[in-house]
Amino acid sequence: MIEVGATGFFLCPRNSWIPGTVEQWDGKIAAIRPVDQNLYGRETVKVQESSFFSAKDEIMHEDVDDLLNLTVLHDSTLINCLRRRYLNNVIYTNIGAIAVALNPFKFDIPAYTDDKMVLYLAEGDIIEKNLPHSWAVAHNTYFELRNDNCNQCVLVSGESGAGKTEASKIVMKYLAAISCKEGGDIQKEAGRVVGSKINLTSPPLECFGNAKTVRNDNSSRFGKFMRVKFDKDGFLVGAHIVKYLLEKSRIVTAAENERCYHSLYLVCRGNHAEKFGTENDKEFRILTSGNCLHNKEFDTTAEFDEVCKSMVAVGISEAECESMWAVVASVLHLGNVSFVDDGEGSLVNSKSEFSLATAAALLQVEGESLRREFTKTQLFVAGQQIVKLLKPTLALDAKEALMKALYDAQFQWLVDKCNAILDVDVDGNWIGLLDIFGFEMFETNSFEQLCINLANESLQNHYNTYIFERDLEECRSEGIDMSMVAFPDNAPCIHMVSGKGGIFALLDEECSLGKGTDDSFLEKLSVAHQGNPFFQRKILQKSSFTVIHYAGDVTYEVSGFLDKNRDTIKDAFKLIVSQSTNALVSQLLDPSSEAKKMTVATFFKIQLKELMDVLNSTNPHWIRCIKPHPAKKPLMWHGPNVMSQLSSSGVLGTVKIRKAGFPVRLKVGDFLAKFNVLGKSVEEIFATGSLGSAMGQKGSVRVFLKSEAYNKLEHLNKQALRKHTQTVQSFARGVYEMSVIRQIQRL
Ligand code: AD9
Ligand code: MG
Repeated sequence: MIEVGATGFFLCPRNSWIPGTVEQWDGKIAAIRPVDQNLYGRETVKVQESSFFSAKDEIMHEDVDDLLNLTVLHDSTLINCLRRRYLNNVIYTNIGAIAVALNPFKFDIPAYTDDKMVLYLAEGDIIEKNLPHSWAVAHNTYFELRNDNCNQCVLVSGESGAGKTEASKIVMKYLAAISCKEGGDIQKEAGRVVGSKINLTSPPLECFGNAKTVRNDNSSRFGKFMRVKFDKDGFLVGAHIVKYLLEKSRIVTAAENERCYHSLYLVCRGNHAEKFGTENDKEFRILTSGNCLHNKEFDTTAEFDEVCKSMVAVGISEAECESMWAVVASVLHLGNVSFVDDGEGSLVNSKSEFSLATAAALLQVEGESLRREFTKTQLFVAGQQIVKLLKPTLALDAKEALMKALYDAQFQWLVDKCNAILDVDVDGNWIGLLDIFGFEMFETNSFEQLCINLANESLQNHYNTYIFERDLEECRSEGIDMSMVAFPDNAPCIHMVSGKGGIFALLDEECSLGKGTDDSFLEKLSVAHQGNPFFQRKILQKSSFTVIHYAGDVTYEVSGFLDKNRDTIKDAFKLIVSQSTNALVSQLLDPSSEAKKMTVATFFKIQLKELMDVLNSTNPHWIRCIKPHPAKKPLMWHGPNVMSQLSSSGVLGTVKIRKAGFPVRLKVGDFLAKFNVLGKSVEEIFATGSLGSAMGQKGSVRVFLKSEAYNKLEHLNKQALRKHTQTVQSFARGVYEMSVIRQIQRL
């Protein structure tokens, strides 16, 4: 019941739930004044009763490290707790075992600087108390690997720009540090060297695989799964990286206000720029395509030097390094080559001639061969070989296919190179670190976004299954009383994209037909999925369709889908490149690989399936990254945006179910073994800890506990063990003293 003077949270569309005081109430509508008038203005806002959540002062200001411990659990208390913490520079908050990380967009928060990690490492206790941090996730993951002797994974998720890549790096640094905290000097030093090499793979991978988008100035345009490997004693010994789907369109062009890969700009800043003819970045069409030439530190000479240094440190020779930059430069020059229909297959002007010659020289291949393959095609008519001139648009397609193939292959070469230096066969366990491209919803979305969003759907499904379904099922199967909590099931959406008869299957089918076009694909799609609740195509959508994803509705433009999925490059180019006199270039495109060629969709689907199988075989840990504001600036907060990320990522659902249920589960035997000093049966132990059925229950196989109950038992257990040890020690001391006395007596 609302009354004038009542305090609480009210829901306003611009700010989501914010604190306010009721000023007027007419039985239907309340006029509410925001408490924080600096942030939300002085005006009263009129809301209905359902948009007001009454809360006393102490509830409104409650601050907890774990959202499960909020006294009152409601969307409003949750988001306000996160907001207050964020504005106070506390970016991490737990939800049971899950860490929520709000992107601070600044690296100078004193509590989180790298030097604090050392303190954190030294104080295992802090982590036992579960102070929220990515370090704590890393810490717990490492100790579960050691104690349970099984593979683990850390799944970092969140939308583009939410902080996944940064969080993964933080986890990696911690793992490297903790794993060589103890042990002999030699082992420590070996672990330190491996850790530093792993960390040094980030600058080159980001330089070649990241780019500025409107969502993130350093957006990962590829997915990365790294197995961090440990030996039987828990020492860090190596790593292995799998990369997923580098976004190829970004090699040849960028959308408005976006950029191509960082490397393409850096090659204009480096010491080879003069030799490569890349000193003037404004001259290159692909660099100016997004009208966004500059991007903070990602195109400075210092950055170039840093990347080169890291490349050398991960085992790339100076010569290979130079070849890599030459390939990047050749892509820039190829980007400036354009074609006209002059009937003779010549290039447009002398500038294009120069660009083509420079690109060929950089790749150390025959310029004439490149020109021939760009502009002509060979046909066999009635057994006769005929050379036909290509139309300029087709010549352009052939050229762009070559640029993409070269750059993509070089990126894979880089990943292989990192693996060559990092990977080891070892008898031990590993921690998988997953940092993929986040969910994307641009103004115009294409095939790449569909793949990216499918990957995110799959991860979300893994999370749902793990957190919700298993939770409910486990509880039910052991007769634990749990009221059913609904959770969103996105499996049908995944099936619609990648299952039998789904979008990918129809796309592959259309690609295999000689006459297939983007439009015919769209028509078939519309017929096949009409009525599917995850699919939409409105009358006005001439060339697009919409998928209802877990994180929002995304409209995909079909133009280019078929080409992107086929992703073919003329065999002749492979041959030309393989004959390059440059050792690195000559390895990039394998002329014998055509037989194995799959469509991009099929290859990605297979990779994704393998990844999900691997993840399902490990013990998962989650870091959910949240982007507090689209402006990419510190201390800014956009309530509705945060709310929608919390909701679509399942964080809200997690809170509800975990709060309602028992987050800690132990097999009865393990429970008894762990707490045997406290009693002989589960009932006795519960009695020692004064736990009622609301704090813990015994199922048929397991013991179910609230986190607080578990912490309490752990505490009691430690105390009891300490006492026990003291008794044993004094007993031992007693025995020793007696024997000394006897010896003296004998003397
Ligand atoms: V994408 O899906 O690859 O487009 P990510 O990986 O989720 O995205 P990223 O880690 O690249 O986002 O973070 C974006 C930017 O936010 C970074 O470049 C930093 O400027 C900023 N950021 C992210 N996390 C942190 C952090 N823990 N501390 C400080 C951060 N700044
Ligand atoms: Mg990233």
